[in-house]
Amino acid sequence: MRTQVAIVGGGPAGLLLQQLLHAACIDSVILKQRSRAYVEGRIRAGVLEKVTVDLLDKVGVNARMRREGLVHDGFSLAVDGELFRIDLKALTGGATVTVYGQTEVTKDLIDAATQRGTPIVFEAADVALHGLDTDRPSITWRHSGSHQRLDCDFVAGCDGSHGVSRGAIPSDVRRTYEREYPFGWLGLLAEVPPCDHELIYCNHARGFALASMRSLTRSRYYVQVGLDETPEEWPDERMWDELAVRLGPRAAATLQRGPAIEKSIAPLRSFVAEPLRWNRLFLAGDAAHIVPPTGAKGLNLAASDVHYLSQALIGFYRDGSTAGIDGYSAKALARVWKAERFSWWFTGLTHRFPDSDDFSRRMQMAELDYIRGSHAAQVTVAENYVGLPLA
Ligand code: RFL
Ligand code: PHB
Repeated sequence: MRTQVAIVGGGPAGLLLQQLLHAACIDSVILKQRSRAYVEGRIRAGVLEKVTVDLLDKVGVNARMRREGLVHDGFSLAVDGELFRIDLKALTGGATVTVYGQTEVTKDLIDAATQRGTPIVFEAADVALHGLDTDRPSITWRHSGSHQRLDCDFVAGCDGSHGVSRGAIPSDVRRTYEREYPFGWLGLLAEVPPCDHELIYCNHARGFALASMRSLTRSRYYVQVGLDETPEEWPDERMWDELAVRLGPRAAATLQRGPAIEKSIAPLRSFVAEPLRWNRLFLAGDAAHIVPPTGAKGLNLAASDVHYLSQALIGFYRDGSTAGIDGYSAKALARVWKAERFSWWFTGLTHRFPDSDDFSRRMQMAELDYIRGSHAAQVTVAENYVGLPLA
């Protein structure tokens, strides 16, 4: 089998890249490790920046998002139960975010690929990359017991944080930067209306909490927990009681309880691997970087990476220009690092650190109070939250 661009991984990064390339008449094949049901069943991000919405519009995979997505003009910050609002739309001159789950984005992209006949190989095992430092790279894998091979011009490593692509960059070339946080998020999904029409991020003396949603009838809540805790230690009633405390009396008054459809704990991590290109291999999305979810940047960064990568590949195939390919890593990383900074900062502002003392807590309170009272500070928060423009 032969194609122009072999895409390893079929999460949002790989699927969106395929659609962007398809729109420019560039052939690609996606190889993914998991079944369709597994990928569509995972609950992850929920907030799309305008840049991501625009990219989904551009590839025409937007009908359901436009119909079912909830446009949010703002969000609230709660400090020990007292709320104030960040008016994203007014502060940024019109920008909004769209609440539409990653699961739905993935479903829509897989449906579009199926309808357009763009190839996806599901359940590819033992994927291995070869000849990346030649102009004839290839990929091999096993499917239902038989060995397969795909020859290509380029490989896009979109295989998430546990994929094989990042490791294909020699260790003397690759640099990694990392920060682990001493806590995780316990997430709960329930078929109940959200407690507010917008998101609420809470800094509470007992720890961070977030009230989010997937629709007007489906809520997504998170509380900060220790890394040694398990979902079993958090029966539904304990989680709802804790949310009522951390969200504060105003949100607690409208908090509707219901059985958890899903409950799991995710650790928080900041991570960047550089460079994003090595010869004929490109990295995009979680394969190259991870952000803590405070600020909802993970999926949106995957989208901006593949925008830059598709532009680079289109330049190569249309005009034979290697300028885009040569500049991809620096261009994408410039946006990645700013989102890393915002996610790290927002995490530090809103979470309770086990080693934090009274002074650190006062610093958090002072900064939140400053944001509450300062238009300039709110503009800074808002422009980062809605997503920085594509360079
Ligand atoms: P994905 O979505 O991980 O997709 C990677 C794809 O690669 C496949 N794969 C392989 N395929 C072939 N061969 C191999 N050896 C392979 N190894 C892996 C996988 O099966 C999958 O199809 O990465 P992508 O496309 O870069 O997308 C990034 C986003 O998924 C990610 O940034 C966000 O979901 C991060 N994230 C969250 N972001 C938010 O903005 N808000 C959230 O609330 C939020 N919650 C989360 C998250 C990420 C999580 N994990 C586990 C990483 C919650 C969790 C638990
Ligand atoms: C979510 O709804 O899952 C969500 C929303 C905002 C975040 C993180 C997660 O910052």
